[in-house]
Amino acid sequence: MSDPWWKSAVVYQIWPRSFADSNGDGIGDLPGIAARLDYLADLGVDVLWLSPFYPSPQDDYGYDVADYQAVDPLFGTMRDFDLLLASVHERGMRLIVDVVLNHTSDEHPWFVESRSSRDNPKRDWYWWRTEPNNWRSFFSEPAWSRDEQTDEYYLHLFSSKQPDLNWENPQVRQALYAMLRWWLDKGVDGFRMDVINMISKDPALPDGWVPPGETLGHGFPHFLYGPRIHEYLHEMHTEVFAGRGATYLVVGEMPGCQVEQARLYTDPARGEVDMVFQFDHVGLDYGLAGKYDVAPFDLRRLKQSLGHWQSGLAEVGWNSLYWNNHDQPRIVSRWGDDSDEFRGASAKALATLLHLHRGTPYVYQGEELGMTNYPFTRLDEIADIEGLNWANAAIADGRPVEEVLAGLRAHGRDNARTPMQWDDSAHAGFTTGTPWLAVNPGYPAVNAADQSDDPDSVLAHYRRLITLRHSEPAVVDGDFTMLMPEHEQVYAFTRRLDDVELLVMVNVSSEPVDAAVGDGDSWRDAEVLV
Ligand code: TEU
Ligand code: CA
Repeated sequence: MSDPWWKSAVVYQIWPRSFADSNGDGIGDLPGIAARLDYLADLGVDVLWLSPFYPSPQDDYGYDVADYQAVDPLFGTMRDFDLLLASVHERGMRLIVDVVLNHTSDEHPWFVESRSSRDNPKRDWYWWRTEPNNWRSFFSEPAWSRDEQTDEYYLHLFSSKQPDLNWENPQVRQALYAMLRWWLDKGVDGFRMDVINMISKDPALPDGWVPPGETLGHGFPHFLYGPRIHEYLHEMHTEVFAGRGATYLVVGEMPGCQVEQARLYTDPARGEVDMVFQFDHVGLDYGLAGKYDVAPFDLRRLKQSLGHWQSGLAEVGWNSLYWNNHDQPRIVSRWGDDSDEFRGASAKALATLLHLHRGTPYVYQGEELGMTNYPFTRLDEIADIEGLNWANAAIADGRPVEEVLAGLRAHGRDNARTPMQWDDSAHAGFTTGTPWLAVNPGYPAVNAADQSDDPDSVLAHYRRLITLRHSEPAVVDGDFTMLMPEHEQVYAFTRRLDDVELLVMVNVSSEPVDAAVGDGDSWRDAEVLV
């Protein structure tokens, strides 16, 4: 059987709010994306993934969905979506949409009904209890909020405006499957599924472990790999995708997913999802106190982590490969060197390292230019609910504001969300109005116009890596062997398919390094690909 198309594909993620603004209101939109498709086709990516553009109060910038089957006027109309989809297909690319199936907005009609009375038919579509358990939400607050109207608590693993759906109820599942079929009927090529490993909760909702000195418990064991997760994913696969005679790309976002679990989720024989986003490597520089407690980066631990996932999915299943998305700081600032001297080389080094692993690479808007973190100096520059809630809680706990800002500068989600840098005109060419979030001041030196015709640019390097994946089967299917696991500056590995062997050697430091594989001679006559 031949490989599914997505094994040799590269996916490009668009966070619509910050990609391109067509009407000068300072907010990116669907026509803005449509106007930039030639840039993306030229980059060579196969698939576009659109983060949520659905009607939403924007409490979590669209991951709080109030209507799954419409377009928020902020981003355009359904006609704009249809035109965009057609233009993507015309250029030979595919388009997948982001679906948030774990929770809705509290303004979704389902929740409006559910909260209206204890005996409403949709009451049981969400999790209601007279007594909350001790779980903490991902956004630094209790995971339960009391609702005045009926004097009960509802569960929200994220913000209080993102109530969790109750997947135990078959009506909920059927409503979501019908919605997914509707998008497939429209012609989309698959889905990115938000926190999909959280849809099954232990229905007893037991308290979680409370770390010393804290008041709230961590409920992770009770919802990250719940008792019915495989059953739900397989049911969804059967109800939504089976019998359509086409292959779709389904990538499940799964915080806390272990490789043994991912092997089950992505085993094609089981019919669940095609690949998962795992979080092991992006947690390597989190300290004991969590993501904003920044720990030093150690290349050896990155090798252990990515290497473990390469071998864990070598025989069965499939990897996704990513450095960046709308939740992560910019990689060249995080683990590279974003100084003027080394930014370009560093961005290329990190790209090479990632893209030549086995798996499907994802590029997040601006990563292909080497976009950097934003130099936040004031709390009022922070827009993201996760960062703001954490900052407010930390300050209330007595943490100095300077320390809080340092955490946000290093790991805050807003780093990824500043506007795309198209050229060196005002606001980096993102908008003719006032951008909703400030443009990174580095844009005159880092922008698409500047790089598009420069063969030495980061952009040109991404094009080369994408082309290589399309032309060299060993990049797609070759087996993976890590070399020099203890080296602190060089990341090296081989990929082998039949009689082709590729050696990848990347100096991830800002110093010259003398390093050799074997006796140093075996690769002397090899062809240099990149
Ligand atoms: O993110 C999942 C999630 O767990 C986030 O809290 C993420 O782990 C964190 O930002 C990284 O530190 C998804 C979406 O990608 C995110 O934008 C949403 O806020 C979240 O789900 C809720 O829908
Ligand atoms: Ca706009």
